[in-house]
Amino acid sequence: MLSILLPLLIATTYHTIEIDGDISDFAADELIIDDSDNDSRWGTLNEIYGIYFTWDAENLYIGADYIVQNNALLILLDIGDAEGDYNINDLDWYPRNFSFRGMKPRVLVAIWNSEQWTSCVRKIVSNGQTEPINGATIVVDTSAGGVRNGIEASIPINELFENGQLTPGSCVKLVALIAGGDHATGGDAAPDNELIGTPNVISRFAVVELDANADGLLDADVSPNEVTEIVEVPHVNFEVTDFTIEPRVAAQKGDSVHISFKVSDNADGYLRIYDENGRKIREFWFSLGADEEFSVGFETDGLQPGIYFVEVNTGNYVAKKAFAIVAGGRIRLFNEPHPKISSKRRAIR
Ligand SMILES: [Ca+2]
Ligand SMILES: [Ca+2]
Ligand SMILES: [Ca+2]
Ligand SMILES: [Ca+2]
Repeated sequence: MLSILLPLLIATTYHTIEIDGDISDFAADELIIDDSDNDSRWGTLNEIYGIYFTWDAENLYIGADYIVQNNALLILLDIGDAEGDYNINDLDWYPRNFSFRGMKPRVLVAIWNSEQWTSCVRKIVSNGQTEPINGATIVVDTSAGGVRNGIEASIPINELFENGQLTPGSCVKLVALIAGGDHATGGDAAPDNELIGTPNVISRFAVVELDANADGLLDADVSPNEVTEIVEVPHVNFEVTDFTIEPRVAAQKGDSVHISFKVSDNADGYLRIYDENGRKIREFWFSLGADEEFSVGFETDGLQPGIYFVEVNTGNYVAKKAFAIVAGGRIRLFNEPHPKISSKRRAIR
């Protein structure tokens, strides 16, 4: 870091930041992630130097000290509401090939190069959809002439938590990434992550305690740096077991399909069913402990004949199986007893 550029004053919350792209109004103790100035896989023109974070009573403020050349800067936040997505490769804004272990991005702050018109502050809703956050602002400062830039963003706390009331004890998880174009992986991460594999799995992030005194309000008089911890979530040999679909060939009319599975470790995620055109037709949320079973059944009525794909998706682990629906009524299997004809009916015959 070129610390000579940084202000030396110490500030505590509540601290209001002027959103003009000039990050010099962030104080030294609002630098929550101090990233190396030469650790990018893509050279010195694609570096994150540092991420700043602070708040006043109404807004969260984020500042980024960075440089990119024909790449994007993304800052992702998990606000602890269990919403958002573990994988951001299907987003309608800035889809990039990252999945997340231990954090679920809910807020996306992004910019391409240092072009103001490409910038956004959006909420990740579900199924890859995002929406703008009312009242949020983002401004890039390019006065350094493309050598080294800053962005600043503000997010009203009212738009993240109903009536601005935090879940007592709330934390926010944050990671910043330099990524290529749509569906590309990354070049630098803050805090550092091993940017390997497809997708890049992000398992290290900053955790900032917003409400240590658990009164539901953003804490006053704290140093953001002191309430930030860099956390790494280790990989576990997670798997989905006993994944069954009954029957594998179901009739379009009068049949039902039962799906069940277990997980080898605590997990939450979605069981999703897609048709052969990739259209999602059913979605079930699950939250399971180790070896707990999830089971669900649904009627086939109204579904078109064809192949269907069942996906168990925890964000960083996906298991898939297929079943088929055939036209017409329920199929009787060879080993199934024939329906009994009552003696009365037989007599009528
Ligand atoms: Ca400023
Ligand atoms: Ca860096
Ligand atoms: Ca880094
Ligand atoms: Ca508080």
